[in-house]
Amino acid sequence: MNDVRINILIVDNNSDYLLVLQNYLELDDCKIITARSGNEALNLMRRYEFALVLLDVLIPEMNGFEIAERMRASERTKSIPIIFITANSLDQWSVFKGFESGAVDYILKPIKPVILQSKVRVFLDLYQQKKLLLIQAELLESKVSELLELKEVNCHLESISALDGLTGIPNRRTFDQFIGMGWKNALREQQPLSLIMADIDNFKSYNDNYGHLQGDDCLVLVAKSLVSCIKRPNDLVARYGGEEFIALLPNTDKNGALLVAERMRKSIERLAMKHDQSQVADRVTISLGVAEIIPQPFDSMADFIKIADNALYAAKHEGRNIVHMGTNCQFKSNNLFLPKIPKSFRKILEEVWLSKRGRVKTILSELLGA
Ligand code: GH3
Ligand code: MG
Ligand code: MG
Repeated sequence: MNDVRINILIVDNNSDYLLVLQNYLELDDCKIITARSGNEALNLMRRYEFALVLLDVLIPEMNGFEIAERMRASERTKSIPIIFITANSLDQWSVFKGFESGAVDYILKPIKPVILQSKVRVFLDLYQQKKLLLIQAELLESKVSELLELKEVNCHLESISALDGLTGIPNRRTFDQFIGMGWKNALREQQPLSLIMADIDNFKSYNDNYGHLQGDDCLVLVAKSLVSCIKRPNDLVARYGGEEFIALLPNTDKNGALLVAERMRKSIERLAMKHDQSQVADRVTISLGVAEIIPQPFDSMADFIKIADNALYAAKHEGRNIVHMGTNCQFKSNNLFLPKIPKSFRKILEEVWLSKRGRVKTILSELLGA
C-alpha cells in the first residue's frame, strides 16, 4: 500500500537533537526524515516531496541559511516552507527577509514541544489545503476539456447526421437537400415534381392517453409504414417535424402522387393502432396534403411546400383521415422583379430562359435596366 503520510525533513548535525525533535513531532499523518548535513538534505529534497523543512541555522560546512538559498534556486524546492531553528536571539530575523513571506518561520532553542507542534501544524494544514486545491483544479480542468470534446463531437454528429434520431428515416435536413436537387432537375427537364405532407390525426390526445413513450413507438411504426409505400429509388420519405412526415416524388405527376398518398393513408389505417381518443376512427390515422408542379424559372420552392402544407390543413379541416389535393392558384413567385414585369412578357422571358439559360441573367438585366 502507498504511504500517504506527509514528509517532514529535519536537518541538524547533532544526532541527539534530531532524536529529540523527532520525538516532539510524532504525528500520525507525518513521516519524519532526517539529514545531518546540507548536502544530504538537498539530495533528499531531490528524491522526495516535503511539506516542510526544519533547518538548524548552525550546521558546519553549509549553514541553514545557505541551504535555504540553494533551495530557493531550484524550481523543485523553492516553494517548500522552512522553519529555522536557532539558538541565537531575534537579531538574525533580518536574514529571513529575503524569503517569501508566509513560507518561512523560526523557532528559538530551547524548543518547547507545544510551540513546535503548533507551528508545524499550521504548515501541514496549508500543505494539505494546497494539495486539495491542486486536485480540484486538475479535476476541473479535465472536466472542462471533456465537455469541450463532447461538444465538438456533438456538433460534428449533428452536422453529418442525415437521419432522424427516433424513427431512423431521413430527417428534415436531408429533405431540404433532396428537394433542392429535385427542384433543379424538374426545372431543367421540365418534369413534374410532387410532394405529400402527412400528419397524424389527434396525436396530442394519443400521447395524453397512452403516454409519450407509446407515442414514440407509434411514430416509429408510422414512419416505417410510410417508407414502405414508396417504390421508386429516387423517392424520399422524411420526418418533417413532430408527427409530420413529408414525401418527395420526382418525375411524378398529380395522379401518381394521389395514388401514393392514398396508399399511405390506407397503410396507416391497416396498422390498426388503437386510438380511443381519436375524433376520426378507433385507430391511428393520418391526413395528407398533396402538391404537384412542373417548376418554372420564377417559381418559388417555398411556395410549393406551402401548397402541400395548405392541402394538409384542408384535409384536417375536411374531417381528417383523407387525402387533399392542393391547387397552384395561390402560387406566387417570391422573385422581387416579378411585380414589375407584365404577365405576357413574363411568359416570353421564361421561354427565353429555358432555351438560353446561360444568358438569361444578362438579358434580364439589360431589359430591366433599359
Ligand atoms: P391534428 O389532428 O390536428 O394534427 O391534431 P394533433 O393533436 O395531432 O396535433 P397537435 O399539433 O395539436 O399535436 C401534435 C402532438 O404531437 C403534440 C405532441 O404531443 C406530439 N408529438 C410531436 N412530436 C412528438 C414526438 O417526438 N414524440 C411524441 N411521443 N409525441 C410527439
Ligand atoms: Mg397531428
Ligand atoms: Mg402536426
